[in-house]
Amino acid sequence: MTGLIVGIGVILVVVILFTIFRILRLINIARGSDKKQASSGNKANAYLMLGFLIVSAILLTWYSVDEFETYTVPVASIHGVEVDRIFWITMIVTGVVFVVTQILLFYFSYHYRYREDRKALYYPDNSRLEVVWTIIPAIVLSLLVFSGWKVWTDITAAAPEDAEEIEILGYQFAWTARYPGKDDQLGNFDYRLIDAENQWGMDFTDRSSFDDFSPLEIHIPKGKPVLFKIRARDVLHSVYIPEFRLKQDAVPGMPTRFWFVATKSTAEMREETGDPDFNYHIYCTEVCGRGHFSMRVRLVVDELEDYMAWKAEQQPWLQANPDYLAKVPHDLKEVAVISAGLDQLENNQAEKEN
Ligand SMILES: [Cu+2]
Repeated sequence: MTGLIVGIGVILVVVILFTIFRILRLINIARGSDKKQASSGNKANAYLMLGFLIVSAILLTWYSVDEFETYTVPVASIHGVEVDRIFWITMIVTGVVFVVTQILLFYFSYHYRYREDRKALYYPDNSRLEVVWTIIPAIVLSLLVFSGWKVWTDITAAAPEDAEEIEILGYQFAWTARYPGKDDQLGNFDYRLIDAENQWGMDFTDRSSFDDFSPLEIHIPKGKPVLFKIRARDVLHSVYIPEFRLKQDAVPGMPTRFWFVATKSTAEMREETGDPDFNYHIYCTEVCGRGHFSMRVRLVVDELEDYMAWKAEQQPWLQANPDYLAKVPHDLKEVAVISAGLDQLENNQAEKEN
């Protein structure tokens, strides 16, 4: 509501300014003075330029200070520190240039407005000046691009051998994760095997699939490399975890990956932010349809031992969906029953019945 009133107010002010300008013009035309008409239009524009400079400088400063905390999210990954460093270097260099050029642009428009008592200087070109203002930005930009590229290649280098592999699958409109289970190997998948229950298209002719599990809540360990293998089932999505400075597109038919090391557990972040309800989330940052706004899932960062304990408790997907044993080749059935813990389940049941 307040937004609407402010919006209407702004429109009214613009209309009033336009009307005043129009009236001044008409008065000048009525007086029959062309020169004066040009001069007053110029003068109005010159002061508007100056006004725009001052008002936008105030708004920009106020916004930047007031909202500083909302766009400087605490960093909680190793590479995130590097990303922040390069971000702020770029921000400062381009920010200073932006402020200086905008001040010159609007102040000059005001200062050198048309006046009857002065004449413009004819100054066609200056080669030395052009060389200077081409070479300096070229060097500065090359340095920025090169250091950014260096950080990016470091971040996207191959994941360490001992990384925890987790598959992140995006679909309209949610994220789901698949873990490799006890064998630390994610099973193969094929999109043609996707159905209502098997939403990853897990291939049960691959023995690595038998103990894979998909938890309701995504957990990752602190201080250990985690490799996200990212897929999309329908349209483009994008994995985004702001605290980790992690952003990677999920592309249908083209698996992507991103590895990182989380440095703060959920509990530590709650303490740091002073917010007992703080939670990490995986957001979708690619407009993917009507429900895009709601596409996020909670992510819990545990201490390593808690993570291991949590992982050991998880139930293989096949255990909860034993119908899919029918898809397992005959010679692997026994392995599948054992890997999925279905034999233990049967034993327990038998014990209960006795
Ligand atoms: Cu999405």
